[in-house]
Amino acid sequence: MLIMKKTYFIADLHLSENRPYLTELFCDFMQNLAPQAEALYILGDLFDFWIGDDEQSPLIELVQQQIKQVSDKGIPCYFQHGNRDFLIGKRFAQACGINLLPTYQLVDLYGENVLLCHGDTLCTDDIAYQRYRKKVHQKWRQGLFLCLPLKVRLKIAEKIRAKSQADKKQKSYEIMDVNPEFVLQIFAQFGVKKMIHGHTHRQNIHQIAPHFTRIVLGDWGETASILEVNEQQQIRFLTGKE
Ligand code: LP5
Ligand code: MN
Repeated sequence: MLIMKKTYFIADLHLSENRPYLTELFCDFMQNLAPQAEALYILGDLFDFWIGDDEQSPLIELVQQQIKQVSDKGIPCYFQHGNRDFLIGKRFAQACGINLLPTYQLVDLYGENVLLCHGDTLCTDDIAYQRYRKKVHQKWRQGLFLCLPLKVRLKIAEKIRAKSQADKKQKSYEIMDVNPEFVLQIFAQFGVKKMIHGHTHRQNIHQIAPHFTRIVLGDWGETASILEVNEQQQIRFLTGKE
């Protein structure tokens, strides 16, 4: 039987102690599907939120160990920061053997250049979010934050999360989606015709006339949302329940 080479992409798992079934889905994926891949890309928001690599918990250890088992098999695992876990750093990466990627990453996917990103930077109409993002991505602010005791960091993260939840109720569906003109600008800037991102949780494959494709990963809930691309450029979404 011919075994097709394939690559998996996942994003927006939002793993946390509060939703243990998500961790189960993740472990299931890492043990059964991920080992069949040539490469694995995690496009951000693996965790519900991240306050520094020095935090330890059974959940964090389990996730590290699951990724390490796959990377130890020689399957390259890559991670792009999401808006919730942008503080994941070298220490976490080393513990699981993942390679940290920049905000925008070009990859050669079976002969085609594809742009990867989390997706939050494409939502340029969400001005309050972009203003907030700019601030929390400043290195000096992150440095100061990481010097604070874990308990204090947790309190700040809870405040931001509460404010974000409240603000989101006031924002329209369109504002929280990608800006189509900005997407076209990014296609042109990177000279690609295909991109893969998450963040909006609106799993879909958008054919943008005349030749552009924007693939959106879904978030994880009752099922997983896994994008499989094989060496023949065939694309499909898996739920992990196949
Ligand atoms: O993720 P999702 O879909 O719920 O919402 C996002 C945007 N919200 C966020 C916030 C994260 O969810 C919470 C991250 C916690 C990080 C902890 C580490 C903190 C480190 C600080 C380092 C310096 O990303 C949401 C978007 C939505 O996606 C759709 O795209 O709309 O954005 C917002 O809602 C942002 C608000 O509009 C503005 C938030 C201002 C926060 C001000 C904080 C005040 C309290 C400070 C206390 C000291
Ligand atoms: Mn996100």
